[in-house]
Amino acid sequence: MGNSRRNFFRNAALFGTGLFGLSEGLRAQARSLASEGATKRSKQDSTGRNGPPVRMLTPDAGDLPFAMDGGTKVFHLVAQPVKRTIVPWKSLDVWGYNGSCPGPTIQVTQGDHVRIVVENRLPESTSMHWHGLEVPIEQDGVPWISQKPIAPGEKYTYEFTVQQEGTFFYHAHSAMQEMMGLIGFFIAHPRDEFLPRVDHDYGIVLQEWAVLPSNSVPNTASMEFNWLTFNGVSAPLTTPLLARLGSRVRLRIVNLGMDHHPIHLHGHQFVITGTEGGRSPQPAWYPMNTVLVGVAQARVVEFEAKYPGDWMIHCHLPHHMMNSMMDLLRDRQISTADLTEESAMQQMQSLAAKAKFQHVHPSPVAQDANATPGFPQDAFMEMGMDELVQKPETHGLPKNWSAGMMGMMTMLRVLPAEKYDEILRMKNKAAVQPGEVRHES
Ligand SMILES: [Cu+2]
Repeated sequence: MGNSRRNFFRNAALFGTGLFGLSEGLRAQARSLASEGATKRSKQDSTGRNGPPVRMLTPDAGDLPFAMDGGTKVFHLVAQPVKRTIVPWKSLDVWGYNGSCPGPTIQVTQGDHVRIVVENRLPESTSMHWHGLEVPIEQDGVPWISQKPIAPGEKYTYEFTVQQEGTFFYHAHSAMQEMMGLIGFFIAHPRDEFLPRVDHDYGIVLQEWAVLPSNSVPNTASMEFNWLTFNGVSAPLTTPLLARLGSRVRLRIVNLGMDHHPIHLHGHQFVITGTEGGRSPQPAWYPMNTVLVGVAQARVVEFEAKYPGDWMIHCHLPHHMMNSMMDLLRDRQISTADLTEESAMQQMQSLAAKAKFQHVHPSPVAQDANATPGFPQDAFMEMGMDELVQKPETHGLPKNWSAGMMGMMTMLRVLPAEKYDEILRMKNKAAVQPGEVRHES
């Protein structure tokens, strides 16, 4: 593939996908970064050397902007309560950073000197740990060991040089606060791009929540979880990842919960090119399509998007492939034996009415379904809400696509050039998209 075509991919990703979901201030900053990056790339590419890498996109979360103070990149993180809509009919009271849960992504380049001011607007003390980063002990963020806790209303300044490249994350160093959502990506790009170069780079934070019916506050002491999210949203609210047919894709996944998640990609094979410790040597790569992302780990996979289509990316734990139907299951557990299609439909419709969408029920059941012990299983669980969750990234999906999307799940859309470009144009056109996830704080 020629350099100019590769540049086009990178620029399209920077100018298009990267700007989606950000406030105007962030958009402006991202634009200036993108043009700066594009200039550097074209200079270096013309000499035949590697250019700087494409930036990672964090769908449904976005990036943390920074300001320069001399040679130092200065970031400002605010720990605070956040209201997060995880599916159209369910919002959670979680904790996050800068109005987002997970927090916005920090992206730097190996060798950068960074200053990160952490402001605590939580009702209790906190601190920040830089997970996987080799920093001086006084920057390690463990309360009472390497620093005094950051009291409510106070600020604490962390400052260090990023010596490594890789996929890291920041999180409060307090177990229950982690489970309330206090985590975000910390990406350290290498100065020169790794080979083979990638055209798309995406990041997903895995989180899980235990929330009782009619409640909005996660039970952080629970050992069982009923809501599973990619970047703070459950399918079908997850924004599909776009890849141009024939491009190379990097996907980075981090996990900070109580379970290990086997993340499966349909229709393609990938290789693990990195872990939470950085890049793996190429001889260690081998083909697979399911990667187990353990607690506190990062896994980086890469693949060629060679087959057109809308391919699932999801955790393969069966209970993580569905949204909580606790309200329904409660009734079902009481009345499984005599549950009729009519009463099940009624339950689904009452849930659907709360979110103001028309419940569709596209998968037929047998007329005598109730005569089979064990019925129903997945019948009645499908909730089509295409229009409610539509955004440019869902353009052109088959009718009722959303009925097949639940839980810890998103989609990799491998699109021929003209379709990919069409969606990019749609994304660039609208400042705020219908159905776009907005973080309220
Ligand atoms: Cu899982």
